[in-house]
Amino acid sequence: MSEQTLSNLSTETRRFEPPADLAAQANVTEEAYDRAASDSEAYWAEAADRLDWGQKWDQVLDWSNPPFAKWFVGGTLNAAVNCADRHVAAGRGDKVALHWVGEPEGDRRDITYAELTDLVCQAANALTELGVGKGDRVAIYMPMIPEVAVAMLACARVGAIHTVVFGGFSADALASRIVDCEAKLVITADGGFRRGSASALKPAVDEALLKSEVDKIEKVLVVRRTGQDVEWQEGRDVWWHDVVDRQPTEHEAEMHDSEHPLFVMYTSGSTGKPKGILHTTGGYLTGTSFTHWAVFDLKDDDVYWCTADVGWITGHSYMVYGPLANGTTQVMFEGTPEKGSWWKVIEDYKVSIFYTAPTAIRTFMKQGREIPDGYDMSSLRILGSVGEPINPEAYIWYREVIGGNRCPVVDTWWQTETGQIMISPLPGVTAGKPGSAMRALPGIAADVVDDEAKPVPNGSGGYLVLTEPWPAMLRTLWGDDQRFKDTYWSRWPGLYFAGDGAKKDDDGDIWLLGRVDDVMNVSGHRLSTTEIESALVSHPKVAEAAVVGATDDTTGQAVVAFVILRESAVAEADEQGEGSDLVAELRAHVAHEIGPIAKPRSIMIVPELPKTRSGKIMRRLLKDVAEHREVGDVTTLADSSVMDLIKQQESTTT
Ligand code: 6R9
Repeated sequence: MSEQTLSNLSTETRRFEPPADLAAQANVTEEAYDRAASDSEAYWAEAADRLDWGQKWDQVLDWSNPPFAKWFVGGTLNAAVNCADRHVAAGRGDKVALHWVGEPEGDRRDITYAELTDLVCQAANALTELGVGKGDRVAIYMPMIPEVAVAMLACARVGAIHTVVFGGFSADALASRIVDCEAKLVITADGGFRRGSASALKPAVDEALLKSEVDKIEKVLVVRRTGQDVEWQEGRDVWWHDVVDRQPTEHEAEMHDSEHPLFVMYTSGSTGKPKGILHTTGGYLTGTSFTHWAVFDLKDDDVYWCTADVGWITGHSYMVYGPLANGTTQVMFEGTPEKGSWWKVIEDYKVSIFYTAPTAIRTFMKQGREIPDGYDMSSLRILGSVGEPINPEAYIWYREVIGGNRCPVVDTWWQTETGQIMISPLPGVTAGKPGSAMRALPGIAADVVDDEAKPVPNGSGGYLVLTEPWPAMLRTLWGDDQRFKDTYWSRWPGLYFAGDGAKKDDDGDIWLLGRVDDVMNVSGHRLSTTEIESALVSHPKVAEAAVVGATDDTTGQAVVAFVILRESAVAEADEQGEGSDLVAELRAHVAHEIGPIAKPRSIMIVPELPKTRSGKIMRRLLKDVAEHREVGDVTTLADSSVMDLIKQQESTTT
């Protein structure tokens, strides 16, 4: 990274000490770092002891055949029993597991741990009746309704391997995942609610199953959610309420091997077909439940809310498996957030731990603080962030406006592949720095290295690597051990390369700089997209920014920025009919914040940015616009019409 780039983030000097009362009762304290460093296997064994095991393990970690790890070797457990039955057995059956908030106003449902256990047992019995058994694959394509968690846990209970495909993905995406993992059953719904209206899901399943290569599916299990008409294929399609509701609520759960596959989650690679990330049972459940307890300082009376969709790894680790294994009461939200609707949920359910993504925070910043200011959010005590680097300005806004300056913000770095949070502040320990994920959690070994795999000194940037195995690590890519080795372990032998750029500040704390493929090279200077975006967002008129490097004859690459204005600034610009002045002002602002080298060649003011369902900006599409190319594949966008808006804008301004 260029010195110029690094010095910009290093000028961030704000620090937020943990609140004293929180620190005094924190689940994890400073001593954990040393203890874990001196014997990480003992540390993780203690974390695994928080779960219920059938048979205890003989060996914590088998790393004799890297990069193929085995955790808690010889142990047996059942993930569903850990997430449901055991809380009932401990006398907590009446505790609410899910406060489900459906999209149509007033459509709400509370499900206790006792009810959840019954539902999972019924669904497990139904799977058996449908011929699904241990090791079979089940594709789940559902909206955010309680049945999606029930379906996942029912699979885990019988030892079937689920692959959840985001409900907004196309029939093609669904088909390719079904084919890759050779699923036997699809669990879906007639439809779900999105932005106030019923949107169909079942037709996409029907379309996917028409493809000739999709030949292993025997049954389609359909939840009636919206009541809309659906095509029905007799013999193949069965209603959830016909098959599941009549099942007994007793189900004897088998204890599965610790390394028994739990699920496959597909994630896009930079090239080629999606990668099927394989997670297994014992290590994954240990890693997710322990970090959920540690990073959010979870207490028994907390009400937790993670806004992620279940079709994303965050929904798996921090909505289903981690929180439920911990017996947490949580909110599950079906809808798309309207102005204020999230804050109302926090007020209504007295949410105390809130976990969301920077992209959402910036959207709310754009709407102005008057909206959240209208709600009582004094129940909140901890705020989390995940998915991309959080700009210092967004962090400060989140802390102040949502957290009332009281709540620590935990910026959690991790990946589909890591399964669990890896780098994050601990709310009772860490003096947080806005924009930094700080340091690796106790028991986790991360470093920032240079091209030769040498750790960089403090104050320098490089590549983020993980240097020791961890419990929830991916075990392989489904059916492709070679691609697993090539993708993550081949750059530097023995090191897991995460694909992210990062820097260590003068204290050795870690700042994520975005994917390395998001690093630009402008006239020989390495510039990070994240830092220029942060600089733009620190301008009072800017709500959100995305930056890409476009090929440039003179400079190699040039910085091209796409900017969404705050609502107040949009009104002002409309009144004054100005646009170009503002662009000049923003370019000057970046030059001032980072240096003239980072000044965008062009800035486009746009109404929306293209984002995936998990909130990541698809810079590849913006790059197509910046380089005047045909825009590539938009099928994984949350809203594919966004690119049309941007292209229209482009043709009127150039
Ligand atoms: C959990 C999740 C993983 C990639 C990762 C990185 C980015 C996630 C971040 C972050 C900076 C954070 N990322 N959390 N970057 N700070 N706190 O998002 O998984 O969808 O697999 O994405 O997301 O680039 O490599 P996944």
